[in-house]
Amino acid sequence: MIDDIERRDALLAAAAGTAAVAGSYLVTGWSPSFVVRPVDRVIVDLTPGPIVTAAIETVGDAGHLLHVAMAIATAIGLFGAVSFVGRRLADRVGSRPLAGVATGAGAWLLAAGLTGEPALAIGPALPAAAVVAIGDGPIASADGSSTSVDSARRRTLGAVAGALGFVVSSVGGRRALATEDDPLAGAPRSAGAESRIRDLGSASLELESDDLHGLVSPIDGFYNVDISEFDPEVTTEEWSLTFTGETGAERTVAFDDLIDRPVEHRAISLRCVGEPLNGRKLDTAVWTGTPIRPLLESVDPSGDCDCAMLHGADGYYVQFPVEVLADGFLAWGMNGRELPPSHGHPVRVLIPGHWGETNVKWLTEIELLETEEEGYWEERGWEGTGEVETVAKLWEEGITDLPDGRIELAGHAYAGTRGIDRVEVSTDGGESWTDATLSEPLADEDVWRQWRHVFEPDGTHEVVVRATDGTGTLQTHERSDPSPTGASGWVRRTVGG
Ligand SMILES: Nc1nc2c(c(=O)[nH]1)N[C@H]1C(S)=C(S)[C@@H](COP(=O)(O)O)O[C@H]1N2
Ligand SMILES: [Mo]
Repeated sequence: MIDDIERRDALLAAAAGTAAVAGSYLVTGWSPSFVVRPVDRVIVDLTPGPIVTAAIETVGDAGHLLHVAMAIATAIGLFGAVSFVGRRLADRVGSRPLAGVATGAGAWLLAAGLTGEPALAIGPALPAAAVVAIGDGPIASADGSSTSVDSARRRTLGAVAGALGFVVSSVGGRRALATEDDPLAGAPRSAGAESRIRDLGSASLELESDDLHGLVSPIDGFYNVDISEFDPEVTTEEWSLTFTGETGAERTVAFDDLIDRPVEHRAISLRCVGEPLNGRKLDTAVWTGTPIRPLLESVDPSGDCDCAMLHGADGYYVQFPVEVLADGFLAWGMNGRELPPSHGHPVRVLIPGHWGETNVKWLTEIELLETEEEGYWEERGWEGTGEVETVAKLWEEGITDLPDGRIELAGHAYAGTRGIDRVEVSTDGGESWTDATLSEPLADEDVWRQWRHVFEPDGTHEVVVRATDGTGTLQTHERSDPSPTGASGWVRRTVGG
């Protein structure tokens, strides 16, 4: 009997917790005000560095799913616990209606405390209160008579069913809303960037495969790496960049001041230090922005280490030399559009030739330091602030059977500011090598090139690809894992047969 009641208590708490989280989602969507976000933040911050690193290397993006699932479950547990306390309180006082009211008030407090958004905290508070009001009965102290057990059971099931229905309609309703208010749908395209994209289109190799990106990656195909599952929401009005720390003169730049500066459209590639050798975290966009050097010089950096810590609105930070930063670019546009939320809206920095992690998104502060300090990933064992390794990729969609029986191999090669001079392909496991055709070199200083090689297959081939950078240095043959300084070695894969 007691077991049965305890099970019902747990069920009702889970239903109230789930309804609360769904209610929050209904009013906030997948945004920083969603109650799951602060919980996710804590989970990510509490996870030890080696585990984060291992997750990136082994489960990759599944790692994100994992901590988000944990965060959702934890949030449900927290609101469930609030509902349980609310019902306990009602028991003590001997007033059943108090259970719903106390749950609502507790859920409101919890949500407001987690997110700092009292108005939006109504989202989780109301459904949690409603579920408890519908499903409530005395906690684990029923008189045990069969009628009251039956009606309690019915109430609990009613509350659970109501909560589930609410979850389904919240998620569905939110989805419908989301497609309507794509913040970038109406944004004007930049004519200068459009013309650069066309230039890159005509510099691209003609390929049989439609799936392989050309020289420009489409925005929705551009990889993403974030420390948090939630993109900060920063409007152009709110945004500013402040130079702090060891400067001759602190300075804050507003968005309107920034875009008044000399505008350039640069093709720049990004590659994540955490990706496997033949991984997919290498992409290129045409970025619209302005060089950072004049701004940096105007604040007269004076710290002894000549190094800077860059901060993003998501709590991310990374440190590297001022002279590297001086060659950087502050971007507010991507492929002719306003910079999308997932790529750092409204402003990110792009650092030529260095690993992706130096390219801080949602950039808000550049702190000139007196002594070196570790950045977010360096605290977790990575050494990813240096120059990228040379790599030639051969992705699945780069392998195409041509109608005449030959096989087309195609991909991208990247060596940061060193540029790519040559890509060689072997179809016999590295015994013999042939030069691949390369796309025209671009004037941009930090961009990949495409390569293409067609051959007559004869059974199964062990294909190996290697690039030579602009200094004449061959991509290193020695294999290494991504951690800590980036994957190395030559991409090989079995083709044909
Ligand atoms: N603020 C902030 N900037 C960031 C990151 C982040 O998590 N937060 N990730 C970094 C990493 S590891 C990489 S590889 C690139 C990825 O940029 P993208 O998501 O636009 O492809 O952003 C870098 N800048
Ligand atoms: Mo990265």
